[in-house]
Parts: sequence; structure tokens; C-alpha cells
Amino acid sequence: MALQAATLLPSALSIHKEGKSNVALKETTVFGVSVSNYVKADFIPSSKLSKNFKRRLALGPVRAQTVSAPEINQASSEEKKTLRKGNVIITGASSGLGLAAAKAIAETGKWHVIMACRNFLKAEKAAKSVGIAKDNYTVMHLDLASLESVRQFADSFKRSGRPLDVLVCNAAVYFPTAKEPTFTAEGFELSVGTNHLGHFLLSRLLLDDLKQSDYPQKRLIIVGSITGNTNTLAGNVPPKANLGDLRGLTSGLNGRDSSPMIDGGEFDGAKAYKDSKVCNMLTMQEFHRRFHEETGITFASLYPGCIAETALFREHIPLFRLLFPPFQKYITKGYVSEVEAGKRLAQVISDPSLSKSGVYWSWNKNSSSFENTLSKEASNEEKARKLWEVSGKLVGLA
Ligand code: NDP
Ligand code: PMR
Repeated sequence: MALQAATLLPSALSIHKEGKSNVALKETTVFGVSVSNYVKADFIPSSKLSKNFKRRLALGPVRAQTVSAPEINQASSEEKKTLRKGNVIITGASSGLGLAAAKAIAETGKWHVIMACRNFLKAEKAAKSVGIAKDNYTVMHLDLASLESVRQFADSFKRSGRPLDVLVCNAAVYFPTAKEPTFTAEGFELSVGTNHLGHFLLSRLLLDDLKQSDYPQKRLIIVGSITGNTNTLAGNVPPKANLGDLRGLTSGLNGRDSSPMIDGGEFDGAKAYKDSKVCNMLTMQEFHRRFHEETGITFASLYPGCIAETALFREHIPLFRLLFPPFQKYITKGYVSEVEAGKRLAQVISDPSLSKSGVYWSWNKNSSSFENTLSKEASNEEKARKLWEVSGKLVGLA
């Protein structure tokens, strides 16, 4: 079905019988796809796929688990610890997934949400518009496209004296139609600079605060995505994520004396976003390997579903914004509303049954969570270690 839709749209696409794809995309492409034998489509119900298409998909096992409503109070020995509200920082909580999660978690009455946003007034208005009670949130300024701002945010938060129990790295930008790269304050390509490097510095600076938390469960969550995982159908839509040997990142990602792309290639806004999501998922795993045992912090990532109506697609062409929601709703069935996605992220923040560290969570069509499998690249330990080291240098930590 997905392929039929694709062919209705202004893209040129052909798939060989063997299942190998040969995809040519015109400049005007709205949707494009390449499907191969190893591709796993998590979100298309089998009944909706043609026999021919099914043959080409190797559907992997799905481990579902029942998810209970967010619940903080644990055994009586933990009672003392649960007297206070949990504190969760959510970056980019002024719209979309971040706002919906802020609302869902604040509504439990057990959490105070620090909305870490670049536009203070917008965040205040957003919190009011969805009805988050005044006592349950604080807006703090954070511009992830400036490392100076990230440092200031971390300092202000530390000075506030609030314990930190959960940090959610959620904010992101996506520039699918940009012909030229744009850059952060320190000169890094803007999507990787914001989505990965800004969050990388933020997480490193706040790790000690998380360590010191006496809350029953402390967590660092970095939002990932299916489109960065080339073991899925969505991840095989060109341009595919690929960090290569990180040569562009190593040389500074500045577009002057180095490529603005992590792999050292030509600028491609859609690829830069997908690469940044691979970085997010690799970073979560590297945090897990380095710090989980020592600190007890749960490190997790997730794909919340395709939230096709968020402002993430604000830079896309109008035709895409018009067709993308129905395409995801009726054809791929990967669509999820902001409210539902917000509940999913809220589970990863607070549900005791989602406390395993090092996991990339996804949800099946019954909205049950399961531990998903990351692509080869998004789970490459050597790459994760290198990414950690290079990113540390770029943000001034190493
Ligand atoms: P939105 O555009 O609605 O939300 C992104 C948020 O990030 C906004 O609050 C935005 O602020 C904020 N932001 C952008 N740049 C900065 C910056 N420099 N400093 C601080 N905040 C910034 O998109 P979504 O809700 O869709 O995206 C949220 C997360 O979900 C992202 O990590 C995305 O990759 C992920 N995701 C989204 C999917 C989808 O289908 N939409 C699917 C899978 C993952 P402002 O309001 O000021 O613009
Ligand atoms: Mg995709 C199982 C099918 C599936 C899912 C779950 C997504 C999610 N997409 C799927 C399939 C397809 N997409 C197919 C078959 C096509 C070709 C017709 C297709 C195309 C497509 C485009 C052009 N899809 C896109 C784009 C975007 O610009 C979005 C993107 O890549 O943003 C980086 C996108 C997405 N598809 C998704 C999701 C979740 C996105 C966007 C957001 C993200 O990964 O963060």
C-alpha cells in the first residue's frame, strides 16, 4: 500500500523482483522509498500489505508488554523518597511531542515539569493553552543552537536548587527543503548542532544532578526515530541516515573548511536530521554503557510513532504537509496523535515497567510498548564511542 501511494505521488521509483531497490528521486519528490529484503516494517498491519510486498519484508519479532498507567509510589521502603514531586526537564516543550508529554506527566499531579524552551513566551502560552496547572510547570530559557545558552541553562537550573530526576532531550529541527546549510552560534550545521550537540552538552552537564537525585527512578531520555533506523521501511526512504567514518563531524561540521555533514558529504537537510537521530540513539547507548551501572540512572530512547501534524514539518512544502497525515493514517498506519505520543513519552518518563536501561522503546498498534531493535549503525558500539569522543571535543568537554 505504501508503495502504491508512493507511485501516485510525484516521485520516480522502481523496485527489482529480487527485492533490491533502485530509487530515483526527482527534485519535486514529496515521498520517496526504497525497500529491500532486510527491511522491517513495524507499523504497517500485515493485512494491508500486498502478497508481493509481504514477501519482501522480513517482519521481525515484536515483543509486546502491557503498560500500566504512570505510577510513582513503590514499596513502603521507598515511601520517604516519593513524598516530593518528581522534577523532569523537557527540552522543546513548547509544541508537539514535548508539550503533549509535559501535559500528560503534569496531569498525574506527581511531577513538576521544567519546560526548557528557546521561546519563553511561546512556551508560557502553550502551557496555558493545554491547561497545565501553574504549580506543575516552570518555563526556563534554553536555546540548544547555542552552547553558551546550554551552559547558562545548566547553571541556572543548578542554582535553582531543584533536584533533577528525569531529563528528556526532545527538541529538534528538520530542514528537508534547505538548499544550503545554516549554522548554530558556534558554527555547527544547525540540525546536528541542535538535535545532537546541544543535547549532548546538556546531558553531560546535568548528569551529576541526575546522579544526585534520591528519586526512586532517575532517567535520561533521548528521543530517537524510526527514520534513523535503516532496518525499517521508513529508514530506507532516501536519503538514508549514514554517519560514515564521522569525518565531517571530526573536522568541525562547519561548512567552511569542512563538510556540514557528519559523513563528510554534500549538504542534505533531510539526511542531516536522520543522522542527528542516529547520534541521539548512539548517545543514549553510550551513556548506558558508561554510567548505568555506576549511577543507577536509566538511559532510554524511543520512537513515539509518526506524529504527522507537529511543527517538525513546518519547513516542508505545503503539499507534503497536506498529504503526510493521511498517508501515515490510512496507508502506513504509523500515525499517532500528539496526545497519544505524549502519553507514550510520559510512560518512558515515569512508568516503573519501563525502567530498563539502554532500551529503544516503540509501541505496537495496540499501543503496547516493546523493546525495539536498532539498526546496525544505530547500535554500533565503536561508532558510539567515537561519536562520544568527537562530540565531547566539539562542545568543549574533552
Ligand atoms: P515540534 O517542532 O513540534 O517540536 C520541536 C520542539 O523543539 C519545539 O518546541 C521547538 O521550539 C524546539 N526547538 C527547536 N529548536 C530549538 C532550539 N534551538 N532550542 C530549544 N528548543 C528548540 O516537533 P515534534 O514534537 O514532532 O518533535 C519532537 C521530537 O520528536 C523530536 O526529537 C523529533 O525528532 C521526534 N520525533 C518526531 C516524530 C514526528 O513524527 N513528529 C517522529 C519521531 C520522532 P519552538 O516551539 O520554539 O519552535
Ligand atoms: Mg515516512 C512503516 C512505514 C512508515 C513509517 C512508520 C514512517 C514514519 N514512514 C513510513 C513509510 C514511508 N515514508 C514511505 C513508504 C514513504 C515513501 C512514500 C515515506 C516517505 C516519507 C517522507 C518523504 N516519510 C517521511 C518523509 C519525511 O520527510 C519525514 C522524515 O523523514 O522526516 C525526517 C518522514 C517520516 N516518516 C515516518 C516518520 C516518523 C517521519 C518523520 C519524522 C521523524 O522521523 O522524526
